[in-house]
Amino acid sequence: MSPTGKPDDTPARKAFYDAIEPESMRALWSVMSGIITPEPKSDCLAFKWSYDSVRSRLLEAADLITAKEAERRVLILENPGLKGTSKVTTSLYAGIQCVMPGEVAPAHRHTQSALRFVLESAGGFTAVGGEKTEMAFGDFVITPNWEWHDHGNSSDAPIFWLDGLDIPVVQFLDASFAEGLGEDQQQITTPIGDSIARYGANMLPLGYEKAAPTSPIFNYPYARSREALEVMRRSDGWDPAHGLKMRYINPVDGGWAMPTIGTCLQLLPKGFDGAPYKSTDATVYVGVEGSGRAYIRDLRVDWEPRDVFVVPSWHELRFETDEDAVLFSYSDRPIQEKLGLFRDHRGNQ
Ligand code: 1HN
Repeated sequence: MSPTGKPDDTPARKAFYDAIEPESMRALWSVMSGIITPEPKSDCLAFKWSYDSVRSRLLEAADLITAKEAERRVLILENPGLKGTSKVTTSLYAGIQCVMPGEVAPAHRHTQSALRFVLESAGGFTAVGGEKTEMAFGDFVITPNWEWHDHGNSSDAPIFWLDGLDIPVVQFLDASFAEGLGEDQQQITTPIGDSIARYGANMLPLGYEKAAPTSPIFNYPYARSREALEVMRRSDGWDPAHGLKMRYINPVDGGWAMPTIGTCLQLLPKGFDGAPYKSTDATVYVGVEGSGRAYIRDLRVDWEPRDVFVVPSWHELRFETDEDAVLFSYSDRPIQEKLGLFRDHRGNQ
């Protein structure tokens, strides 16, 4: 901002600041350089959570509390730079949820929107707005805001998925509402697979009008998304920084699948030596297949399937791989784009 930076705190000025503080006033010039920074400054830190550690802590938690008593048996992935805030980045939340065989996570709804990215499931399911979907490894499942949702596990193995929510955004706006249904599971009124048949076959019902800001597709199955990347790898369209990176869309308008959270799946081929890239949307990544390295400013992250790592806003990021690798990621990019705030930059200047 000002080329001179913050004005000196002379004794007379300090006395003035102290005098106005009890009157709920603050001198802008004394704080301006801290709130209007020349580029993004964040307490959010680059960090990785190893799946094995989170998974074993969740199994410990399963001996302490049922999914029903907990309402949701989740370990929050709390950014070490944002302790006590339940945030993974300044604007988003991440957690890993576990449902044991036979358990249910009871029906409730809230104004926060959620995504699920399935990490392990032999027979997990979730129900949203009267429709049930099976959850399989790599599926991206949406819970739009204010829709009733409950989860269950009809297999004989624990199931795990990554939850991504816009909790800090809703908190910032003081717009949180939540309620329980009073029953474990909602009534199912729609056949399994209805939403993907209706909205996910490159067709829409004739006369369909957009009713909500969230995609009407409930589950984006991994098999389909992965196949798209596999077919595309034979042609061009490779990005020097991202490899092959596709965003999940709302088929109604081609926008992001969720209004507050942007989601992507990317393929990094064996031997990828990515170009440096930075953007204003702090991003949560989860390994899906293969392994690789992410260089995030000064931090080197070695990631494997199901590990979660976070890249803060405006931190230079570079990917390297020794084998084919797939990453799922999410960020607040849809919000920043709507507000004209999103910026990115390629190269290491
Ligand atoms: C929630 O409803 C779920 O439905 C998961 O699975 C995580 C974190 C905070 C608030 C609500 C779920 C949540 C959550």
